[in-house]
Amino acid sequence: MDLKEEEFIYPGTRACAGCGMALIYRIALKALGPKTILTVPASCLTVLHGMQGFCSTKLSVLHTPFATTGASASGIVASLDDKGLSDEICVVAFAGDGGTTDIGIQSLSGAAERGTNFIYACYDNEAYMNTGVQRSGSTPLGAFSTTTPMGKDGHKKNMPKILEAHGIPYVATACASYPLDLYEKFQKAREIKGPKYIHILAPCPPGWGYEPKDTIKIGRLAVETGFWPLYEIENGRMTLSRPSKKYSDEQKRKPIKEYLETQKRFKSLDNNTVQNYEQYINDLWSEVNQRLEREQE
Ligand SMILES: Cc1ncc(C[n+]2csc(CCOP(=O)(O)OP(=O)(O)O)c2C)c(N)n1
Ligand code: SF4
Ligand SMILES: [Mg+2]
Repeated sequence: MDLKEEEFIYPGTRACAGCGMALIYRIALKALGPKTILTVPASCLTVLHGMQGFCSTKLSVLHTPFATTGASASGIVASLDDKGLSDEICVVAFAGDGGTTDIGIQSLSGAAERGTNFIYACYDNEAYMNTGVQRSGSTPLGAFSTTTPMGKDGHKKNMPKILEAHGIPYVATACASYPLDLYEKFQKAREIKGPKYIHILAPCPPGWGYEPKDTIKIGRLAVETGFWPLYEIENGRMTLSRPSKKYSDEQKRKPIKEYLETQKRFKSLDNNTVQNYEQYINDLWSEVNQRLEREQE
């Protein structure tokens, strides 16, 4: 499959070189097409859009206060309903992990529970990057941030699981390093009625501590080590996405150390933390594998 040629972001945005989020946004907007309205809270994505009076996208964007992304999406959908346009125009909330797993979780939960017909996309660079790398609920175990100078204590919050518990029709995970998979998920979500949630791992060179040229490699390692499984849950049924299929077999997964060693934020990890990661990944996959078996019965 080829991606659409048309671009919805103008060249020369204010994102850093090698930004995973910018790549995700570019691909997602291609899949969503011109009949899309976006709502975006404070984040690196607002910086990508530019200063007041400018916007680097060809689509309409509402910049909404941090805690209100889900509520603003419900409001836009209600207004489109009123005008008889809600079948035609897709409403998409695009937020960072801080704006999703911490600050915006209540309004997202409310919009999901109300059954708002929208897509919520969380690009997860695993910290509050725009304000200088503070830890979020999505920061992984042991990662350095300015508020976790000794490394974060716990694992990242499983946000897709929380959204799944809302009983919404579509939940998916994705990663900047697999653009076709990402594109297909946005295209599919656009056609489904009701709340849809897509959580996308977004490698970030300055925040994670690696060279901009390595963004794709590092995102792939997150998948190849089994740390970030790619899947879809449609009406409660899970399927593994193509890039993740073979990693349900533990023998095929790369050692997690290969992923952790690529990034300065993990430079002070001890062996216990690496073992903790190995256990975390094994537990995560045994849950996935058991679920897939159960659902095939
Ligand atoms: C109510 C409120 N609190 C704090 C801020 C400051 N702020 C702006 S962006 C940001 C970080 C957002 O982190 P995340 O959602 O992960 O997006 P990222 O910057 O990583 O892209 C913060 C704390 C704000 N704009 N509004
Ligand atoms: S700090 Fe990270 S997420 Fe933000 S623009 Fe730069 S690379 Fe992208
Ligand atoms: Mg973030």
